[in-house]
Amino acid sequence: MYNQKIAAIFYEIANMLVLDKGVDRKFEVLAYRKAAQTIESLQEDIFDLYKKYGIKGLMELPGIGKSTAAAIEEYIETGKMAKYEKLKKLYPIDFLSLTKIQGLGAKSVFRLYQELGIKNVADLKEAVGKHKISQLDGFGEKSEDDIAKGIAQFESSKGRMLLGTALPEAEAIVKQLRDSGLVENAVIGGSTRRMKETVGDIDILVTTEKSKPVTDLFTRLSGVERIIATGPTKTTVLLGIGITCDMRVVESKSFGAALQYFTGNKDHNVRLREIAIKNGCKLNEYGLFDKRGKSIAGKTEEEIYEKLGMDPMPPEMRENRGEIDLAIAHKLPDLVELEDIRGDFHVHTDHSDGANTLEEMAEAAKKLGRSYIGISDHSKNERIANGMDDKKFAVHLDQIERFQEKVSGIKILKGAEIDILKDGSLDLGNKIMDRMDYTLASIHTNLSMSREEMTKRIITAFETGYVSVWAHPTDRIINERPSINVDLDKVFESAKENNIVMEIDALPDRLDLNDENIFKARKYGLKFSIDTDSHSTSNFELLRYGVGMARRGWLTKNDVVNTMSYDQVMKYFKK
Ligand code: DGT
Ligand code: CA
Ligand code: CA
Ligand code: ZN
Repeated sequence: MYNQKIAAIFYEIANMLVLDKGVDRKFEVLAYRKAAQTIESLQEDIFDLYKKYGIKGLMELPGIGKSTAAAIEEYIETGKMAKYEKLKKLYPIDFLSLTKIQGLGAKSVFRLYQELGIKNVADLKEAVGKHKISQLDGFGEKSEDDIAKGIAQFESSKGRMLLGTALPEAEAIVKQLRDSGLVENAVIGGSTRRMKETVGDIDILVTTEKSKPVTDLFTRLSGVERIIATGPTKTTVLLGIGITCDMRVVESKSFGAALQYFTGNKDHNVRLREIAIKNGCKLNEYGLFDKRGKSIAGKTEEEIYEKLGMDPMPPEMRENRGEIDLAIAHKLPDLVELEDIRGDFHVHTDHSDGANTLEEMAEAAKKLGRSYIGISDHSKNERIANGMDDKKFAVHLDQIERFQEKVSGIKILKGAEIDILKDGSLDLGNKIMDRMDYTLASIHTNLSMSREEMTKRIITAFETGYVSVWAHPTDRIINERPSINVDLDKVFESAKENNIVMEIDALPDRLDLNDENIFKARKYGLKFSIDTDSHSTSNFELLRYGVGMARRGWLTKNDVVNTMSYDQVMKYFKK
């Protein structure tokens, strides 16, 4: 799959264009960023789209115009992009890695290159070691410290990939295997199937009579960079996105046993095997066998679980966190599903930092079957995100009201994503908030307060009585930024008292709250909303990652407010 590769190149082009002095590139920079955003969150293979619908099909994607579509075509057809190659000669810098380091944007990366010759993370590390950065104008010791921390975070995250990158890639592989007509089954296993937020490697399972041709096909797929090991039952390749993928060929009669085994996780499997042994049986990736070695189950996962005396459970629960005991007691929760979600409370438009208009966002959500969306643009403290003050919000809300009257097939709620300021006060006045149907509150600045101060700050915000939903609560960015330091027990207690909904932000690099914190919040009897935090029309499709996280936290439909109808939701937020 080319999606991530092309998105990365576009981001880099945008970064390099920013540096292109003398010419006003603002428009072009924006075009490449928007296109990158779309492709990055696109759930289908862009190669397929192009092969099927050509350059016209590409241009129908949100945020993709004539020149970006042509660049995609050029890349698919030739494996290169002339514009990129040309810029790369001017700026031989690894922007992709360097800009991932917290606190470094394209401009500061360029300065480090100009003044210290830093081209990549290794150079940067060396410069930090020699304290060269703190000597630069405008950097200082604090930024050198921050950069050192950023490098450590960057390095520790290496190797595990976001589910949002791995899952579409795995799906594309499975689709190509199935479309070949050579396999009976091709399915995803491992952590990808369990919807874990990051994935170490992708695991694919196939059943086929034609192991050799399938293996040949697999090693030649478009997303494969090189073969690491290959044999009749297991082949490992390195994918262009930067992780490996195992494909295992298994027999039909063991398919269920193999799928169960290779879905894991390991602790869950170990526990199952112990139960099998206690019952005088043996469980492995080939099947469940009785004392004499006769197979009693193996074809399907369900029969394995049932023969072990328990209900089969969804992959997202298989983490050995108590699910096996529940399954034995026939008390598994009925987990929330993607189809249960009827609305979305976290949606940005071009009134703040979204890429699309209110009309476009509503249209896109309607197309995906959502029956309502809440518009939650940024408040003024978010200057880089074009946040609005009370006055601008008044105009903005007027506009939503006019739109509410004329739009059909979808309901629009008036909201905002309001910054929780340093002292815990909210970034908008009560009068303007009174006009809204609901509010999201979140933290975007002053992230490194002490645990005590941060806890107090958030509880103070909750006690204003103006917060409906706590958005992306812990503020982590996976592989880039740790969670804020906060006493979640105290905050959840306050949220319960103040009737505040916990968000599960579905953006693949946020997924916040995560499974563990959902577990904790559930114990306080809190409700949740699974939102996409959409900044462009293509982001609505990312909802499934939020649902995956909710299921990993064992949430049922009843726990999630945006499974309610529009009328119920309006009533819910009123109180
Ligand atoms: P990852 O790749 O680190 O994100 O996580 P997984 O869960 O995909 O782990 P992986 O790819 O190493 O192995 C796939 C599954 O195979 C794993 O979830 C459970 C099973 N498995 C692997 N090693 C063992 C083992 O030593 N014992 C048992 N019982 N199962 C194992
Ligand atoms: Ca794996
Ligand atoms: Ca594996
Ligand atoms: Zn936010």
